[in-house]
Amino acid sequence: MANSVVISGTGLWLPEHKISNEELVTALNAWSERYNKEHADDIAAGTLAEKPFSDASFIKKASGIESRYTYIKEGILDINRMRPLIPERTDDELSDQAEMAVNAARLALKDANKKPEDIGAVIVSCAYTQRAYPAIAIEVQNALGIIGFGFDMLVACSAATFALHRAVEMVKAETTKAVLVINPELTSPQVNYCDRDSHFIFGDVATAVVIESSETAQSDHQFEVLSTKAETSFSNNIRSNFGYTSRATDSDPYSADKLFHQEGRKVFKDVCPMAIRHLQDHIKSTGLVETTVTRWWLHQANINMNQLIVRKLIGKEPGGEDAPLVLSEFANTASAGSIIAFSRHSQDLKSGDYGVICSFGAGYSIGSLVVRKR
Ligand code: CO8
Repeated sequence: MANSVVISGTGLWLPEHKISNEELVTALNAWSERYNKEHADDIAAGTLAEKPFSDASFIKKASGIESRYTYIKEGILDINRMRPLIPERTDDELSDQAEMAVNAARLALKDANKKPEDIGAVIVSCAYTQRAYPAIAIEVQNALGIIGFGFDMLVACSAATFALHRAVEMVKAETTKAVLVINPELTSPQVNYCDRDSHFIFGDVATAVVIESSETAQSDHQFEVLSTKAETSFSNNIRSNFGYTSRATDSDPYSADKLFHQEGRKVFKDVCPMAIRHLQDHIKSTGLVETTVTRWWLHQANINMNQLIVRKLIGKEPGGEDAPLVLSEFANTASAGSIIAFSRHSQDLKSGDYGVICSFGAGYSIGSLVVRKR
């Protein structure tokens, strides 16, 4: 068994396009106004609900989100379309999600001071994959020239932490020497840009992490993974019914229930206490106490959720030093959020400092890793 397993590098790839809250709100409000005019009689008769208007200041206050990156901007703000316009690629071209993944993976390999031949396995783990097979991970493995194996995993917002758990176990068991865990979060095709409750929530990004034995690690910044913990508890409060059976159920594959939808307030109320208890239990199991943790790299869904969770854990109002936030720039990037926070805000930690990476979201699912800077 390998002695200790480390995170030896991370990669963060940003799409070139950005959309502000104001741009999204302008598009949704123009779309709603037209809808309400076109359906004025039904709305007046009470047979159809009026479409409500969105508000950029509500979005910032309720969530902490100010902008988001999108893989393709074209189409999203067009009130005749309200979804991205992504040109279809042929089977011979690298798929969109594999391209995002390869971009992040190259950055992580560089950061870890590794070459593709040093890696034995690729896990692509995210909220959606753009097809069922061949696995995106195998396409990425091929594009990078990695010899070994790859597979895809879906665990919504906990996809990154759950995949890191698998990678740590694989390296510990010496199933493989080093693992690339990649999170190409191409969320925009699943966002309902006509729904004021959720049109602002998500952004696109790709992150990647190299996991390997401490014996082979050569990078400047290494974090030993001391412990991992995962839990799930079924809830319908965050759901997408998109799936391959739509063809057989004769349902509309693009209806609102096939896109991301949630009961945001219920999620907030359920997930905060779950995450606090999960983290308290995890910290306790390692023999540490919460106040010895220098940094909390939490899932990035909502500023108020993160502040509530960390305040309960450390017993004081958290600052950016305690729990960095990347929401205002990135919005919610599904599983990539805690990895973006880690990638951007971990290099200043000193040898021996403790940190926690934690995700929480649909499922419900919660995943955490307790790490120590080497
Ligand atoms: N503009 C103006 N008003 C609005 C808007 C808007 N854009 N949106 C909602 N409102 C209204 C509501 O309709 C409501 O009006 P009323 O009181 O008349 O009913 C009022 O504002 C207050 O609404 P809420 O109570 O819902 O407001 P909150 O303060 O709770 O904020 C949030 C809403 C921001 C959604 C918040 O509840 C939240 O962030 N909750 C946590 C959700 C969360 O963490 N979800 C995790 C989802 S991510 C995940 O699991 C991964 C899924 C896979 C990725 C999917 C990719 C597409």
